[in-house]
Amino acid sequence: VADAVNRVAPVAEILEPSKPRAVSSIRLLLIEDDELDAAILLRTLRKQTLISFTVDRVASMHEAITKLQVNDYDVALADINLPDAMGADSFEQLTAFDSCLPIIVLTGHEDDDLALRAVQSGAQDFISKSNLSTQGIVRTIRFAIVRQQMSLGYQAAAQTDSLTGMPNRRTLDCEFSGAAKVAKHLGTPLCVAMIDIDHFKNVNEQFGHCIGDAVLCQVATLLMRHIHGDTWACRFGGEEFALLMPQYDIVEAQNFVEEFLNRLQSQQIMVGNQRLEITASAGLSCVSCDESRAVAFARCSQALRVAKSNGRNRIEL
Ligand code: GH3
Ligand code: MG
Ligand code: MG
Ligand code: MG
Ligand code: MG
Repeated sequence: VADAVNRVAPVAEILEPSKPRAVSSIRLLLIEDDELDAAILLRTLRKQTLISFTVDRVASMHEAITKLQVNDYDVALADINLPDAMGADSFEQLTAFDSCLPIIVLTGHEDDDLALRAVQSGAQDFISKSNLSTQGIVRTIRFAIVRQQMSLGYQAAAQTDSLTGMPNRRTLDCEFSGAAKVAKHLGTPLCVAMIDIDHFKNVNEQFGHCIGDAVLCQVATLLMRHIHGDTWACRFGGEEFALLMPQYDIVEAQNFVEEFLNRLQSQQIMVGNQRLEITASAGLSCVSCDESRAVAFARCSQALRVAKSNGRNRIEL
């Protein structure tokens, strides 16, 4: 039935998620300050013929970050004690720089507690340097890469609305903090908006939930195409969307949302050969950098209620 509605590419397709790389050759960053430990590890890797490794070795966290800025790696092996990063700090600095890179911690002796803390902070596994085996090290590296890909997939799924492919409400807190920083940097208040589809219940009642879902996807796609630069949007829930616009002052933000409402209204949404006119209402508010997300959206909701009672298909402050 959903095919009856004009198909606009779902957001998930627009975002084009990257495909996992086939693991037949591995680019590895070895972060190890001890010459002998590094030599033993490299020799162990050379002894196997299953997978070809391209290894860059560095001796400090500073050099590691420099390498990561210019090269792509499939995995990093990081010594837990470096001249400029000790213990948990060594992998936390790496994950902060590149949250997608699988990290395996190298420990001088078996230390399950340390390994557990590393994994809790985002490391994929650990290798005890006192207990190296050729098969073991290759297996650990391959498994770490695959687990990282899976875990990134779960993370993305947890942050995505399954119907529309947009970011979901779970991501709003983090994005709000980021947007508040951008606004503070620009010296402007942070403009936020709540957009709610008008009389959406009627669409469901008249055409069924399935068409309702397809209409929601179309609105979401239009919204994702409308946003750019520092503007960000998510599905807040039901037929409501939240918008963050840190780079705009209140007049620009109002124009930006109004443009979207106009676009939505003029969009052809067909059910069979019947054209549906879908409109939405919006509430806009501006918050200073020390005000919370809750305050921002409470004001938006209030403005949205005014937009609804003033006739819908409009924005209110
Ligand atoms: P208003 O203009 O005042 O916002 O009217 P409305 O009908 O849009 O608002 P109301 O809150 O009464 O109804 C929202 C409707 O949205 C009811 C609910 O079934 C529908 N809805 C929420 N989430 C979904 C969804 O994921 N799919 C579909 N098809 N409908 C949904
Ligand atoms: Mg060391
Ligand atoms: Mg609503
Ligand atoms: Mg509504
Ligand atoms: Mg309009």
